[in-house]
Amino acid sequence: MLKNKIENRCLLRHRRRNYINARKTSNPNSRVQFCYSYDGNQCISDKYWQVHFKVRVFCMSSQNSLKLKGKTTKTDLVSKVYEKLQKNILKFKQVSNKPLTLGEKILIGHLDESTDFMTFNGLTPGNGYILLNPDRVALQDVTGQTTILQFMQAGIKQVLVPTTVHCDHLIQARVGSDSDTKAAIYENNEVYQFLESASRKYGIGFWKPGAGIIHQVVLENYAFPGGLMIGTDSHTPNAGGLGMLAIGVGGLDAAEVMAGLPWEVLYPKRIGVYLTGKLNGWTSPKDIILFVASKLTVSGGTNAIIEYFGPGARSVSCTGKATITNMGAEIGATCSVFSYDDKMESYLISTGRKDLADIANKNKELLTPDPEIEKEISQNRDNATKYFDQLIEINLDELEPYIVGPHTPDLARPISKMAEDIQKNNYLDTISVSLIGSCTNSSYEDMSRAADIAKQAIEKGIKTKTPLQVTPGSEMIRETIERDGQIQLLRDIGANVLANACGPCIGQWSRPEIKKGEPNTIVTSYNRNFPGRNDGRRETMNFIGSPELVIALALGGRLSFNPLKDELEASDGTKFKLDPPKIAPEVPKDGFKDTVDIYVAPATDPESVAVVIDKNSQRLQALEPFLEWDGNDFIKLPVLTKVKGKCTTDHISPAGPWLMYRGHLDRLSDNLLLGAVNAFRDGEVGKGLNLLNKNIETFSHIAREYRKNGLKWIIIGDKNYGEGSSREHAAMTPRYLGCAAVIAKSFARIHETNLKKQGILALTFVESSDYEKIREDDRISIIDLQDLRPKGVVTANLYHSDGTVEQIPLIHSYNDAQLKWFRAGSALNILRSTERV
Ligand code: MIC
Ligand code: SF4
Repeated sequence: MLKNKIENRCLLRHRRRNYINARKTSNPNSRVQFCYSYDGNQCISDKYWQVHFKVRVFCMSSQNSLKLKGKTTKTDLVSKVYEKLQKNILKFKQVSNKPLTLGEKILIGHLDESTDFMTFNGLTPGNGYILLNPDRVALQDVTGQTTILQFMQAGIKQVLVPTTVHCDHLIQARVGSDSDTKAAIYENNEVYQFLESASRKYGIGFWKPGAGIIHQVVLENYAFPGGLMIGTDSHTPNAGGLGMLAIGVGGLDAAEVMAGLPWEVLYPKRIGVYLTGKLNGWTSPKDIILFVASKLTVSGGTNAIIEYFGPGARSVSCTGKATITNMGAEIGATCSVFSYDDKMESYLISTGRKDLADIANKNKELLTPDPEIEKEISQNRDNATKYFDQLIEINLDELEPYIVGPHTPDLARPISKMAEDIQKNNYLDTISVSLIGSCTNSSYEDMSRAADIAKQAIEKGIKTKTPLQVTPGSEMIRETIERDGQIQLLRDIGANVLANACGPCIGQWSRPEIKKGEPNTIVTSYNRNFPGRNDGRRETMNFIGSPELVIALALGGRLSFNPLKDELEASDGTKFKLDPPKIAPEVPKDGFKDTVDIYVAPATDPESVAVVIDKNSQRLQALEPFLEWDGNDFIKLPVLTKVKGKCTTDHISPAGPWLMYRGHLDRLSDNLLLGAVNAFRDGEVGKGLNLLNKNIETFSHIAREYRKNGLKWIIIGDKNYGEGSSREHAAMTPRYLGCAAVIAKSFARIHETNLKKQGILALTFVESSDYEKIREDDRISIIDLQDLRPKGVVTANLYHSDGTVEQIPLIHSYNDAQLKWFRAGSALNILRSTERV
């Protein structure tokens, strides 16, 4: 009875709204209508409005209670996790009684039941794989499309591990929050419909466009201390700020876990970061991770868990910790984590999860490292070698604010050295746009500190000298800072508020004012700054710093502006120096605003939900299985390209406008290696020599030609090939176009796994210098593939066009199970053929 009443009211309300919208608008682009129903079923007004106004309707249910199925992690799930942690740790301590770090505890607590603890204890980090049972899976809207398409092939009715989808990457920043979100809903209607219907059918929680960026929404609702989560996005480790081991993976890894399989990972190394002192003045959590990035570089964290501890760690807010763990992705870390403490407790409470704080408080010894570790290291740093492969120590009392960039997040210097660096390297000093927010830095504390700088500017009657864009990380944050005034202060100095989405962080940024090829400097509080990343233009140089520093730079208008010593001019002509931002509240004193209409729960009658993919769709394409390996060696294959220098997944499969095609493998494949620098052609980008017709063409074009002619081909990579994101598309597109193997000096972790999963042979030079031996018109044979064994060496013969032949040794990191993926053509082919009861 009550339900009916609510539904009637809802439908009437929305009918009225639709009516008003439909009458008001004449612009065809804004003729999209939003049609909501409480139960998530096709709303009757959907049909009504299509018939009467010929408008396109995006139908989503409007649900707003925190008690909705899947809108938060349930207490009993967390209790069960703690029981298993306790049990496994006790069991492990019978095998080895050494003190355990937090990372070890969480890993041990999530080992698959097939694990033999003796064997596990014998593993050396970086050597050997472990099987884990994650507690949650998080998907975003672009990687999530393929993940769900792959999951659908497993033939399972509902996900077996709690999973959510977050619509954040597809919203393009053009004008501002409201209109950009509406435009995205219109333009991506088909994809959102697919994700929403599949979510409702398979038991996945669906967060609508505008709800926020995956990592922020996860932190606010799902992350919990001691948990293990995987997510199809490399910044999933953000949840480490709330004491979770949260790890970025490719979509197929996620699909397998959703289908109930354990998740496999290389047993990680341990890097400890021992923090003493306390952040002060202009220095913020961002500077901790920028400093660590400068020490470890973009590959220094590869296959490692970075564990932050020490008195300084306990002084950093929960969201500040999340900024730090988020950017562990920038140094290639498997994940980063902080121990449970008071800061996490207060964040849990203020985000409506007191029940979780209560059980975490009762289980503190499971959620913190054994106390001997910190004690011994605090007495003598040499003791760290007993527990960590590497130790970094930072005294927060002395840490300076940092700026990193351009083009790589590990090119760091303290703000005091920036001006000098600009001169030395001829960087453009004038800032074209300043941007704050993103999944990395849009917490209540961040926005409050940024607003404090804005307030000082307002008091002196000045505004920013550059345009200022603000991307709140979630609707909850946006509504809260709207209520508490931080957004208004930022608007008052000239800020424009963008949608709660990735936007300019991932190339979803329309900048018609910048001419093609025009070099320009931007400053952001984001996490990545690879060439072409923010606006698709390689000439844009992105320098990254904390939000408060970015606001100061926006007021100064120059990259060389150092707010710690330089002065600004007030509106009355007097000079003044900005004060460091005040210590800001970590959580709002009146609590966060509860949000409505941003979440759709799984359907109560999943059988009735149809997941439709239009055969002629330009956005979605059902996946065809890749062919299994034919058992033959790879004989005399051409080299598509030898990549020079940095080759991130943004170089292999760029985002920006291409994000549209993430669900359509064929169309997406046209972006293959568009950003890759060709070592054979004096640094030419995205193009190479077609050996068949001797023309210089785009890599995707050449690859398609080779495929048409029945030729497989090879990519040669440099160091840390595939660093950056988790997008498995960077492995799927080459595989789709006929890539047989990638041979690199070294690989980034997620990308190497993605290559293996998609059936591409991932091989590493034994001698890095052999990279030099490969020539543009070589043909390469990779032989004795029938003998592929774990830890084996593989031989490649290089047939040069002058008739000479060279032989080089290659190695790989496949284990037995992974070799089966290669033989089957992909891991998905195995998942597909697995019999289920
Ligand atoms: C990124 O920050 O690079 C992304 C876009 O979020 C990617 C995921 C993707 O490519 O879809 C990531 O970090 O994994
Ligand atoms: Fe989105 Fe950028 Fe965060 Fe990736 S790093 S999830 S693109 S905001």
